[in-house]
Amino acid sequence: MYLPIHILTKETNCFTIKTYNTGVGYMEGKETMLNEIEKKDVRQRLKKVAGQINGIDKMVEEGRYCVDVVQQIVAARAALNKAAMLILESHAKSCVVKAIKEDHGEESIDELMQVLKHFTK
Ligand SMILES: [Cu+2]
Repeated sequence: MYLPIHILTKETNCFTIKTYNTGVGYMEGKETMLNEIEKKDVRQRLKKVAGQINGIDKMVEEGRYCVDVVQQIVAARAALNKAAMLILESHAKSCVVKAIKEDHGEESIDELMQVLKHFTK
């Protein structure tokens, strides 16, 4: 069993998602297959979430009403989930399809299912 981890790294002014395998596997050092449009969309969403989180921090600092703070956390979480879903969709349509063509589809689907299980927890 392996535990893939995804890390955002900054390379040549754009973020790349690298998948590192913590055990034995085939995907070590694999890079994102997000196209430029998808990358731009995801990055815009992540920046928006970062702004939302800064806003929430400010709300806490200012002693804003608990329920209002939590509502903003819910909104930021939903926005973050949306970004993850876009990446997952792109991954399924590109990396997984490629893996199937290259005859290691089963590992790729297992990896996708594993991350989906964590994502939906
Ligand atoms: Cu992928």
